[in-house]
Amino acid sequence: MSGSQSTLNVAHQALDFDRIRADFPLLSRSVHGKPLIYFDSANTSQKPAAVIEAVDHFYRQTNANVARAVHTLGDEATTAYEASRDKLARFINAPSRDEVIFTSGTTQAINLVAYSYALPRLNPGDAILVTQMEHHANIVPWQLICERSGATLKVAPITESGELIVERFFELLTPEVKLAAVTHVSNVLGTVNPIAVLARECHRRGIPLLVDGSQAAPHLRVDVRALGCDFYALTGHKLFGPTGTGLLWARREHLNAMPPFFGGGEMIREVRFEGTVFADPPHKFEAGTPNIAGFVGLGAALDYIELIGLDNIAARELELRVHLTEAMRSVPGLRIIGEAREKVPVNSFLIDGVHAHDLATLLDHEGVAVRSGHHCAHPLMQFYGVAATLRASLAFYNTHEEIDAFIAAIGRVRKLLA
Ligand code: 7TS
Repeated sequence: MSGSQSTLNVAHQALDFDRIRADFPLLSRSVHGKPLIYFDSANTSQKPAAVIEAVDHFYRQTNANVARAVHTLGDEATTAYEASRDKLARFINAPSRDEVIFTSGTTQAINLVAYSYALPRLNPGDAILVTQMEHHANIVPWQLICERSGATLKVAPITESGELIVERFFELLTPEVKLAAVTHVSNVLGTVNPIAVLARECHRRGIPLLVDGSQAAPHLRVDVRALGCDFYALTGHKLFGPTGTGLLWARREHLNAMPPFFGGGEMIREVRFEGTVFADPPHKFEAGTPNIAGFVGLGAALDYIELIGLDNIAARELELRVHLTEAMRSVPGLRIIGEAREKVPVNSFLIDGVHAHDLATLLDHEGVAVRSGHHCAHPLMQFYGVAATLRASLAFYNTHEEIDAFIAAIGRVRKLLA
């Protein structure tokens, strides 16, 4: 199905998710002779034809470097690339497009804040506050700068059901805390954290809040103004866009106060051997040739999401989540890990007596793609006392039939492992 046809599908059939699914070419392939059931969207999402075609079109028709050449291709490439910045700014309701820094993903965005914002402000005895449910990308960069500065990491606890204990988080916001870094949505538990509430309390104490939005952006309306945070990081490849794309949004006053992290072309106003004058944000933080085609593709992904409508996506995913959770509860010996009240369709689980990797391998032979492992969240695994979980993570393009087929496949492979 072509991009233009898929656009029409969505516009005329706002809630026909079978037709929307057909916009994702990969979802019609088979694996080991079985129809693919892709339940690993939290790892990376599949891409609609509109995104694939935007990247293809860029390389066939427009390819040139950005912000350098005056020729037509250079101008067109720059316009297409910068249009994606406008779309991303709108997508997260940023006060200004100049506060949107393009990065290779969440990992790079968080590292940028760690080295450019936090490290110069940290002294021995200071602390950074994270939570028990963070992805390694929101732990390790802070550990690295703690080692350099003599600061320490503090960890806000969670409940057994996988919810942040908000009062404990508040209690841990002591004067030595110089930054709090919290995931918006847990990649293992699916828990949605109450970011606006946390941000209010952080600000009352003058502590900036960074939010890891990797797993939120594909499911929730992200409004950085309403959230009231200071930094928001997200990844494009989980948001139906190409790999190697992402953003850091930060309040302008922070960006103005942050030194560049990478130096090179594109990020300067004037270079002399005696010293360099840097460009203004966002370019100050974007040294070198970026993933131009990737960001053009991400812009197409945002157009596509807008066409379906975030509210329609949320309603669809709620239905799928309720169905999946109820179906999983009906499986004897299946333990769901993460039963927060506010969730997205990301369900971790274990089955009594069965190793997660064995089950995932056998499920793959049934055409079912689920992730097994620690999900880059070792401390969370330690909290639950497990080495690994299985994780079924859904997107709006999944179907009720796939959920039923997944549960049936679990029943079949379990017999093989018994
Ligand atoms: N933060 C969270 C909450 C994530 O889920 C991930 C990736 C990242 C940060 C890192 O994103 P990147 O694009 O910079 O790599 N999470 C996962 C996952 O859950 N399964 O595979 C990757």
